[in-house]
Order: sequence, then structure tokens, then C-alpha cells
Amino acid sequence: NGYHVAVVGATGAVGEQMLKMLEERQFPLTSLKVLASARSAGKTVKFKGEDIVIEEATPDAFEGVQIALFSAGGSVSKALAPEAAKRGAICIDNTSAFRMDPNVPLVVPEVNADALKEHHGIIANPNCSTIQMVVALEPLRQQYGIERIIVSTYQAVSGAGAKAIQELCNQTEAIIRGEEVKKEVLPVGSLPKKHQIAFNAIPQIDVFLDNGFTNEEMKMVRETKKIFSDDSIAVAATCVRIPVIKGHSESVYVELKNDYDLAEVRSLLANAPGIVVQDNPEEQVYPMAIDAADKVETFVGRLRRDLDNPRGLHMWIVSDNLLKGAAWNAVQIAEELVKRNLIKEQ
Ligand code: A2P
Ligand code: 11C
Repeated sequence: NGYHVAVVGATGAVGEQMLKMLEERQFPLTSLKVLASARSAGKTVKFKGEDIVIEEATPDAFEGVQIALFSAGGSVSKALAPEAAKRGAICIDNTSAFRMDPNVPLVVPEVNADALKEHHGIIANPNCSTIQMVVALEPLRQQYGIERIIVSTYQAVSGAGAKAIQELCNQTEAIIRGEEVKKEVLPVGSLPKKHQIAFNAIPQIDVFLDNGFTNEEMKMVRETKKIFSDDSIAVAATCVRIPVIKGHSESVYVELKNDYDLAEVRSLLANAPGIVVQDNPEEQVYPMAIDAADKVETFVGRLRRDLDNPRGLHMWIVSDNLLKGAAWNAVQIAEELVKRNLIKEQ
């Protein structure tokens, strides 16, 4: 008793992890299609030890598909998710193409799984930096309410795709060998000007908007309000790329609506789904990207009260951007759809 599933962008940094998650979670599959661009058609990817032939992602490729996981960029989702939905598939889209569409639920299962009921064939997976933040803040929002959030991120290069991972590795090797450093991908593939990421920190992820914030920063603002269904929460973000391969780290300052007790905050977080508290500064225990890599949980630590505002709380939040930030959240949504009986029979 399984489902017909397709993964679009199966050769990419996130697509590869989607296949890994489907395999690890033993998602009930009747068939699996792996789709990518025409460049990859005919090549193979491994799934459960077997070679599966990649097909070109075209509208007809979705015939008979019940669940389609998309991570091949916004323009591919815009063109093909409506085609897949038209053919009866539920699309779980990891790109930003449909996130702010009022007809599209934007879902983090630990926070707003109920929004899945409202879907019309497309469900959006939020941005990686938003997902781990709302997972960690949800227990506090439930208990105390949230007034404002100020976040600074330290984001891994894998967020910018497989080419950016390669760029970090190539630049690092070149510098150590004293060779010329090539800059081809970061900070933004589509812009002409590039910066070195190896041994650097770049305060730009995605393009700048007229208000002085980047698109990545504004995604954190808009998506947080939509997932929490609360436009009154004030959010401001500064997003920075650092030379780490996997795992986004975030310094989050949150002002709560009501008084809080720090011990209670710790226990609320420790008992919440998807969260692991790592907070023992005396023993130098706190979340780090290197430990969060390849794990599905969101790690929280450095919990401390603000020095001036007694309702202010500082926290450090780390998660694997390719897993909870993308592939795991998408597969978790698929599992939730199964649990809620929301998938159409073919
Ligand atoms: P391909 O390898 O065939 O180019 P990443 O985010 O790591 O850069 O990966 C992007 C993913 O999106 C890859 O799997 C890539 O496939 C896929 N992709 C890019 N363009 C298209 C397209 N026009 N149609 C389908 N898949 C695409
Ligand atoms: C990054 N957060 O780390 C971005 C990648 O809207 O899904 C994901 C962009 C998105 O570069």
C-alpha cells in the first residue's frame, strides 16, 4: 500500500537529500520517478541500492503521480507544479515560487500542520532559515506570545546549491596551495559581481530589495508571519553566508508578550517536537553546525535573558538546512498528508 511519488531536481543538493529521506523513513512507495533537466535525462541516481534512471521533467512526466516533491528552482516549480497538480498530484514545493500565495499553505508540521487541509494541489515548504527559527519559537509563542524577533543568520553554502559547495571547496584548496581563487557562484549566481566565500563572511544572501533588506531577509519576515498566522509579530533579519557546508546557525533575540521563567523555557523547548536543547555553557555545550549536519532535529542553546528587557530572550538555533530546512520538512509534510488521508487515490 504505497504511493506514486516523483522527485523533481533529484540531482541537486536538496533533491539528493529528498531521496535519502524517502529511503530512511521507508516512505510507502508504489513507484518513484526521479526528474531533472534534459541534461541529466538517461543518467542514474541510487535509491535503496538500485540505479534509477533520471527522466526529463515535463508536464506529461507527472501522469499517474500522487505526490511530487519539487526542488529544481522557482522557475521550474512555476512552470511544472500547476501541470502536476492538474494531473492529480499534490506538489510539495521547496522553492519560493508559491509561498506567499494565499491559496497555498506554507507548512512546518510542528507549527501549522492543520493548514494542510486548505491545500489546492500545491503546498509550500518554507525557506530553510525560516523553518528552524519557527520550530524553536513555536513553544514560546504558545506559552507567552511573541512581540518581536530580531535574527542574524550564519548560513551554510549548501543553501545556494551543489555548485556553491564545490566553490567553497575549490577556493579553500586553491588558497592553501597558493593558487588563484576563482569566484563564480556566490553571493548570487544570477548577479555579475562575485565574492570569495572561503575564509570570509558575506552579508548578502539573494538580491537586495528597495528597503535595504535582501530577499532572503524578507523571506524570513514574510514567511514567519504567514506560518504563525500573525502579521502583528515584528520581524527583522540580517542574513550572512559563512564558509560552512551544511547547517545554518542563527542568533535570535525574541521579545515575549508575557513574563517568562528561564527554567520553564528550557523545559518547554526540551519537550517540544523536533527540538533538542543543547545548553550547558559551563561544559561548552551548545549547538554547532558540525554536530547538526545530517540530523533532522533543530538544536537550541545559549538561552539567556536580555540584560535590559526582562521579556527579552536570546537563543542560538542550528539545524541542517538541507534536511529540516528542506528535504526532511518536505517528506514530513508528505507523511502528514498520508496520516491525514489527504492523498487522492489514482
Ligand atoms: P540538473 O542536474 O539536470 O541540472 P542545485 O539546487 O543543487 O543547484 O540543483 C538544482 C536541481 O534542479 C538539479 O537537480 C537540476 O537538474 C534541477 N534543474 C535545473 N533546471 C531544471 C529544469 N529546467 N528542469 C528540471 N530540473 C531542473
Ligand atoms: C540559502 N535559504 O541558504 C537559501 C536557500 O527560498 O528556498 C533557499 C532559498 C529558498 O541560500
